[in-house]
Amino acid sequence: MDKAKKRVFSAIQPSGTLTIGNYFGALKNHVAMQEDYDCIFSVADLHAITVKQEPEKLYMHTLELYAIFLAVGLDPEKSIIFIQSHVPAHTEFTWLLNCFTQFGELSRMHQFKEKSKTHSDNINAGLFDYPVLMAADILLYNTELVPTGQDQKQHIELARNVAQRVNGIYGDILVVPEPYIPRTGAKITSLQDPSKKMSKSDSNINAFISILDEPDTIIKKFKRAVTDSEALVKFDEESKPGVSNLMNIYSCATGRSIAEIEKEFEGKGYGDFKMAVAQSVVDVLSPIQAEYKRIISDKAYMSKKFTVAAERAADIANDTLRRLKEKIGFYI
Ligand code: ATP
Ligand code: LTN
Repeated sequence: MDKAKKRVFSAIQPSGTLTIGNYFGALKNHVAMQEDYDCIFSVADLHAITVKQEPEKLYMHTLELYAIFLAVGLDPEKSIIFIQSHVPAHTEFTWLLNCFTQFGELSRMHQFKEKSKTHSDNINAGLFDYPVLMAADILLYNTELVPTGQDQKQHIELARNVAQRVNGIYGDILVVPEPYIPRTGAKITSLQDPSKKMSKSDSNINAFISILDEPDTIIKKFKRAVTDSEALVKFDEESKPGVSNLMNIYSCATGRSIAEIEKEFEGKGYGDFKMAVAQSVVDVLSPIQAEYKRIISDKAYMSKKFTVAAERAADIANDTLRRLKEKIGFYI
């Protein structure tokens, strides 16, 4: 690892098949960052069990997500790409950080409030503590930058506050991370309810495009996407949230600006527009899907990669863990 490069950490939960929201909002950006940063990426399986998971599905989604990481271009030779639960330091560090985190600040987390509504039958302690596990992920690796979508900003802010609090007590032992949120594509919304973010765990499968959806499915889902009755391709998130979201997706997929897109579809109806958006997404996903099929069929290869990666990750994590334990006064 190159010491001159800044350390980057990010993770994604294996809570379903990734969507184009995850791709445009997070993964695409992660891939680009590998050149200039010292990157660590993780499959956050410990986070995933804060909501109910069927064992077979969690197992499958974990492997699938690892394969997607590699298929989109995360490179195990350049970055450390590991599975969170393979490095026990994450749970141990979470406990330590819990004791420096206030009940009140966790109660204010938007994601906790939202998930308490959508999973009202299972508001478990892990769901409440989710941001502390995330802080542990970040702080264990002396992370300077955390690339995520807009929705994770509040959690990164919490990680910063906890790090500053620990440093205030014990001296500068934790690196205080910065959020890194891409300007375009930072928030892709649901195709069925543009007031919500597109989410891989949405119960309505028409609400999201999964990275592994077939072309026919992609076209069908875009045709059904909620728009408005104006028949005007114009960007206005307030009064035309559905159309603006489709424009955002098209912009992410083609690299065209919003102004160029408005011009391209001047005088055209939503039918043409939706087909163009669908085709642009099919074009982006086809090569990724081909690569995915190749990788997922070679489990031995993946296993070799994530085993080595977990060892490399554990070396860094255990060092941070030990330093904090020493400062706290544990007899080690
Ligand atoms: P879940 O539905 O299980 O809560 P999710 O689909 O919202 O999951 P996460 O695993 O929580 O996805 O997030 C992975 C990464 O993708 C994060 O960096 C997050 O900010 C980003 N991301 C998720 N959804 C979107 C979206 N709709 N638009 C942009 N970025 C997103
Ligand atoms: N909570 C994150 C996933 C995640 C994460 C992290 C992101 C877990 N640990 C550490 C950045 C850094 C989410 O995207 N929902």
